[in-house]
Amino acid sequence: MPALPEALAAMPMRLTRIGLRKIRMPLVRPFETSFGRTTERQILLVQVEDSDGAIGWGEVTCGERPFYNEEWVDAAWLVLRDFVAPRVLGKELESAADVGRLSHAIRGHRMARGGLEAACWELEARKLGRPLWQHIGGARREVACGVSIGIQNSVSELLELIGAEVEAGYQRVKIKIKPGWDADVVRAVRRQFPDIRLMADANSAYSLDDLESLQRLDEFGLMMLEQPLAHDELIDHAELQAQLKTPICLDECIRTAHHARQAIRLGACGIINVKLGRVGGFAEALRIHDVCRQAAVPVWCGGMLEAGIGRAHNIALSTLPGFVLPGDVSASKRYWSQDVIDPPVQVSRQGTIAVSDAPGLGYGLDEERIESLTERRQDLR
Ligand code: OSB
Ligand code: MG
Repeated sequence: MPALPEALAAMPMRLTRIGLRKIRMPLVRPFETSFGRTTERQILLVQVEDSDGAIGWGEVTCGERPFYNEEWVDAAWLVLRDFVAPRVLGKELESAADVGRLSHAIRGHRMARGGLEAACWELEARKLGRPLWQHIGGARREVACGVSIGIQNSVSELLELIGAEVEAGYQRVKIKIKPGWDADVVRAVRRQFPDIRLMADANSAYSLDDLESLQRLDEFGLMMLEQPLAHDELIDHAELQAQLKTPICLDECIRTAHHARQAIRLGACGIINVKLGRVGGFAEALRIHDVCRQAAVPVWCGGMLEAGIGRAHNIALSTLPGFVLPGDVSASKRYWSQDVIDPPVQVSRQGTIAVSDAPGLGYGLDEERIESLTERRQDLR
């Protein structure tokens, strides 16, 4: 595996315990994409402890079903228990950046591996007495926020939701699209909100046979069109990009820095959405960031309906210098009546989140709340 591009401060560690917990949290409103609707999240939290008694928390960002990618919560539990934990527990690690290497023989399952990897970065940051964002090389104290708005039952409901988010100060709006909920919907949004920064995410719902429907989106001045084509298809995206004015942003397709390099070389996208889980954790996210920065390809931080721990990790990631576009990093209250961190993630009237100077995550954990939501737990030693 290539070395990390930047020399980051390292703290050797030996993990003595990996704690898995599955919690359940109802969303304040259902979230619908081209691949399905979610009303309640199941979330796998990972707590790591090292031989000095230091603790770190991570969140596995997969869904409840294998429809966004191949992972889901119950499978992630088994992958961590049966394959990752035995390779990591008790091993002398030079740093958190070293953790991914130990589970590298496992194909895929990056969200499962990434949840543990992120927990180790948090542990390392805490041991160094530094905020996680600084520890990974972050360069800004404030991150720009956008919102992702799911498919609604009617255009009028969608317009009302967008109005509320614009009013709240969010810097850009992403709407989910699918065949039959696309150009006409975007036209209605543009009519009501001519000046907002607007984009659309198809979550792989189209193919090149839909070229004409996708070209109809070109007249609306979208910032980007996210992942229109298949989750694993770069060449068709390159062909589409050549026939589309709107920049394509890849999400599902980019799982490694190698994929980012290939996508850029092929001209398959102009922008990349980096999700911590999808790429297997901070080390790979940093590599993708560096590849894109070198190629002058803007990146932004995607979201997976995370609870507080995952949200805090996304905020840290968003402070890297190449994250120049507003991410899907938004306030806890958009998703949860009560988050598992305290305070919850809050967004200013300018649509920004101020990062904390506290060591590690930068947010306190509401352990009582986590306890009350836990439906399954296991400590691996
Ligand atoms: O494609 O970005 C996506 C949520 C679940 C699965 C995939 C995606 C999303 C989002 C939500 O768009 C972003 C968020 O967490 O706010
Ligand atoms: Mg997406």
